[in-house]
Amino acid sequence: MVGSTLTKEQTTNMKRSTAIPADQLKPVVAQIVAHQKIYDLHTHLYTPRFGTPVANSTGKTDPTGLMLWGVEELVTYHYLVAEVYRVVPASKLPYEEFWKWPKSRQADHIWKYLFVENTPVSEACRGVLTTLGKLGLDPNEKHLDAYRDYFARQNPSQYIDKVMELSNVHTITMTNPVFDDNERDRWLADKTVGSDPRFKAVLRIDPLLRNFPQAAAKLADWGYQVHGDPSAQSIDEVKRFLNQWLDRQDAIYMAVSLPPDFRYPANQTDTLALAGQTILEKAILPVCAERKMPFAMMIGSNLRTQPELRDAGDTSGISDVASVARLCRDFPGNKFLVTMLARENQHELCVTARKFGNLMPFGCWWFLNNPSLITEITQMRFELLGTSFIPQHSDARILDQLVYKWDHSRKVLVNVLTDMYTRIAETGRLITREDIVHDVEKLLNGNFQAFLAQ
Ligand code: HDL
Ligand code: ZN
Repeated sequence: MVGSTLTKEQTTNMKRSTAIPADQLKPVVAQIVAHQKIYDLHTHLYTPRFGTPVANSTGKTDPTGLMLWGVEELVTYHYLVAEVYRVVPASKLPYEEFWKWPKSRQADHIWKYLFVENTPVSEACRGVLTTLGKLGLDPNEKHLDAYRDYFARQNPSQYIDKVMELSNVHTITMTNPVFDDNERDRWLADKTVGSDPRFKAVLRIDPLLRNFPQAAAKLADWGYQVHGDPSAQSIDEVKRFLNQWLDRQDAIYMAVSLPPDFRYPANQTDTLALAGQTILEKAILPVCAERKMPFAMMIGSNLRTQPELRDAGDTSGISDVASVARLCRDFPGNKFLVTMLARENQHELCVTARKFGNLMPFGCWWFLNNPSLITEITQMRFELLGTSFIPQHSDARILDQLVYKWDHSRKVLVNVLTDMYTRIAETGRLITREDIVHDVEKLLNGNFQAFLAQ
């Protein structure tokens, strides 16, 4: 320590005095992890300005509002729709009938079959119970009516404060899919729609890379001189479109979800993939590089494998990590936030991140967001990357989910961190409270902020 008046021995003794004995590590780690405020870098949550369809104390609801919260949204989360169809199959309840029901009847159906008539052991079920309990409600109710009144009495904006306090999240990062008309129209109608200091915006551009001709037709409708083939003029117009929306949203990064068969470079016989590659190379990455803005690639989602389940119908597939490596190598001026959906891709992604400082692995995404897999992936990341990664994001779609997604993830992180520190202490290296505070701040807040600023 520069200018220290302590001798080396005194410094060592001081560290020794604040060192934590191995058998006392877990409570100290737990307290520090609980206390650390989190920057949640990927959610599908919205500010109240985007409207809410949920009955609340203000009396103002918007049937197409995007801010989802409360027990009926919690219980009809698409993960639970998929799970209830394993209990009451489509042969008994045709999908189209279920989708015609009002949200309240869908919620009652799910509560009955997943929470009352069967033990709610899945992670998505247990999450609802955790949230209800931490809100001070009894998770043992046989009917949802007992909860409905509580939520109807909430003021949406004040409820956001309550949920952020319970989950100890300081910033919620949205997902703002500009090709979704409901979302886009709201930004065009009110340029301050995203201006809530608790939230950050992210420009989500999936159609640009998944189906450029389809995206180009929309861009042309919106007045951009973009044609189905990514010509030089089209590229310039796509860049103009991206810059306009990044400015409008004051977005902190750009994001895409890609299928498992995403390849870079693209398969030369696949015209759709080649168009996507051109847009990626000539529009998206240059715009991000100019802004020193990360590009988030969420790779491995097969959309609508079971279309009858709608949002609940997507599945996971093994993707190509070598394509990520080539992008990091070929675009050293870009920063890549990457999460992959297949468990099988996690080790190779860690190995690749050891080679590229512009690659930041993040989160245990979607079907990986379960304690057994979060444990495996997080331990693997510590062993290969030290503390230079972002262990988790919530991916919350319903505001209240922040409470359970972070409670459950914190518990896993405490166990993995404690195990890691214990193994380090066994070498004789002292672990101090300062070490743990430093590491946890990086993992839950600082690494993301530093990557944004890098
Ligand atoms: O594409 C994504 O951002 C995914 O997170 C999807 O929204 C997915 O449906 C989801 O909610 N996963 O948790
Ligand atoms: Zn998501």
